[in-house]
Amino acid sequence: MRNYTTGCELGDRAAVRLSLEPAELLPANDEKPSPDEDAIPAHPLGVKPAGNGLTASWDIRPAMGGFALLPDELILILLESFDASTLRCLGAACRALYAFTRAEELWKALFIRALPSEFSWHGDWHSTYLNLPPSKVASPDCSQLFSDTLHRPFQCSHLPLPMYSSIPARNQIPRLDNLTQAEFDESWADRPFILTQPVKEWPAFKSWSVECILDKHAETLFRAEAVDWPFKTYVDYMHNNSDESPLYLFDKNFVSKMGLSDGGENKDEGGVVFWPPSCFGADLFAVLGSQRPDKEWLIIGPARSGSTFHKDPNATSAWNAVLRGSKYWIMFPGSASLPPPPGVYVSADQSEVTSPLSIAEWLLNFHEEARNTSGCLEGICGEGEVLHVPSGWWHLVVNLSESVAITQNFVPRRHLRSALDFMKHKADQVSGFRKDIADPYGLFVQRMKETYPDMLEEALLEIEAKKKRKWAEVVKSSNVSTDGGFSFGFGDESDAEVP
Ligand SMILES: O=C(O)CCC(=O)C(=O)O
Ligand SMILES: [Fe+2]
Repeated sequence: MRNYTTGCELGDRAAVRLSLEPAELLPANDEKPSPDEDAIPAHPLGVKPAGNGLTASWDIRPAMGGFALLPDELILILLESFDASTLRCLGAACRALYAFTRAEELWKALFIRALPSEFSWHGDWHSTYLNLPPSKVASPDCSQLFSDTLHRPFQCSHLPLPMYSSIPARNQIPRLDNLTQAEFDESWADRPFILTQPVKEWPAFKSWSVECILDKHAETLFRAEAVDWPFKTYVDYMHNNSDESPLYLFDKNFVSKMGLSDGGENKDEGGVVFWPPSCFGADLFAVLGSQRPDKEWLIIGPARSGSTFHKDPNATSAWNAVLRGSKYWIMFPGSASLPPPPGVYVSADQSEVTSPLSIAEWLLNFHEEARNTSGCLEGICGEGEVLHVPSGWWHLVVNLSESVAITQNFVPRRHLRSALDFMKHKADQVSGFRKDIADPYGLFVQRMKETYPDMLEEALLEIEAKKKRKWAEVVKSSNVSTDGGFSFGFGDESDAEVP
């Protein structure tokens, strides 16, 4: 194995600087780095993409000593194991190491590990973790450091989004002014669509700007991925960050936190500020009452925040209503006989979905190919509009501007079979139920039997019939497969999902 030297073995000069010069006291670089290209502003420290190094007359990388021999990704992996003071000492050794130790993902991880309860957001994770005002943060000239690993997150955080808005006609998600429940049941339960009218009567649509929520709920804690922050802190963050994948406020307890009435499907109840569009009909998970799985989320985020490719939990369908801003959606049917979307990988049992890329990187690397892949649908859901996600469909969502949205997951009559099939055959992937509910499938069947016995019987018969059809097909087409064994899988409703 190759014997790499580490930061502790840097040369004398570096050692002297380690003891004398904390990173934040390095002289600021007065000369602003010149922009690499028109579309993307220069990296704050001037770091350039690796290709620029090919023609550069000098390079500050060798000053990193043994570190200079390592691939950039590996340097960052090593740095992940250091605490804040080690990172600061190391960063004082030379400008190149300083640039590496400033990688935002390192400081975000440190912050999330420490989870301070009192802090002010200073515009980035490094300054926030160290509680440094901008004037105290060094910005040495690193314009002779050439690294895709350091430059790429910055480039992704400035990705221009408008290009994704020009959607080819063949891919357009249908836009409907209105839809009856009969039409939904008959023709639309399996198809994405955008309803252009339904939420304009909601009190929430009328008043839920970020500012109005801030007026009433500045101190209310909302969940944003791994953190619970007062809304005012999240808004500070949302208005001033350069994250490649901005933290996304995604809170399933917003109804109680905001003191709203949960009117279920009864919009006439006092204090109800939103309700499901009527075309979707009854949500069959409602038979579970307080034992139902998580149902609804408040979603708030800046431009470029969003959701990477996933299917919704428990083979549910969903509606997603935009109250402020707009969202770009790209969707694919999720049948087990079709491959996942380009750039997305699923484990053999489909329980794990990996998209090893941020949304911005996926857009840069795979969007073109995805757009030309059969089954691809795209749409922009604007203010006051609602998008329907059918059970089992893959979707990636990116906010084109700061947005506020509400989403609910539900089981429509037409997908009762999908939900039952999933809960029975993918029991280990069922999610969102309280931990004390040992058998969600059994409970759902029992409650359906009490409330909608005919519907349940019909769905169970269909599942049986489908199983028999599949079995007959398998026996017919691959009595003996090429590797001498059988492969058998249930069909399109029991695919993987991510909550
Ligand atoms: O608004 C979004 O980011 C999409 C949310 C979503 O897909 C979900 O809640 O499952
Ligand atoms: Fe989703």
